[in-house]
Amino acid sequence: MFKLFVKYSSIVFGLALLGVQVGMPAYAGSLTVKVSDPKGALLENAVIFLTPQFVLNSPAPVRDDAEMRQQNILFSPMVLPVQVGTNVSFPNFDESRHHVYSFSKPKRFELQLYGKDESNSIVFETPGVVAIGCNIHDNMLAYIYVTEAPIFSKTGVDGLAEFTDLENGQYEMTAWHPGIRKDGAPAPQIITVNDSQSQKETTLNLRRVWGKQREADENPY
Ligand SMILES: [Cu+2]
Repeated sequence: MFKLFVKYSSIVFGLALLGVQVGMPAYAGSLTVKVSDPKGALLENAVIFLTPQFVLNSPAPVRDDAEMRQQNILFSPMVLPVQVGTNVSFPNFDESRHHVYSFSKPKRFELQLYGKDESNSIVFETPGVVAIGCNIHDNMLAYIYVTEAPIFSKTGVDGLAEFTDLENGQYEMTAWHPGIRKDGAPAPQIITVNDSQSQKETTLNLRRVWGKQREADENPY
């Protein structure tokens, strides 16, 4: 490790002697993506993924602190995007016990009944959508989207996904929403980030039953 450091330092020193600027790369770009349905309604819980078309100077490390909590007989958040390899914990904050499971192909699992203030965790290694349910409470439904994209952001109630400190360059932008129709995703677009604030808009087609599902999610009793 020390040897490596010495080697790196001498390269940096050498470049400095040559008058090459070795400093922090430019991270000035920010991007806001507005997501709506074809009628213009803003969509919450949509995920925007950015795949850089270049090698990142500072790739974000895979997180080990992602959380899918069980609270008020609901999963929270309802949509959790994570990078491949992320360890997600499933803490229970309810008096009621939960039995968390998924039958989805990227990760089939079952966390047997566990109670208040207990937790379990699972590592998600295969990209794709993992729908999460609870054996005890049928209304409990959530989605973990496991992605290879190193950068992603989820829309809030305002339909906006925000990105800050993006390295300058070109990215492929894709989008997903748990209610998306099979043919409902927009084609991937290549976007350019430079030292400025960019804004993009994208439209997703949702399944018609999605609205009913949402109501069920929000009125669990
Ligand atoms: Cu439950």
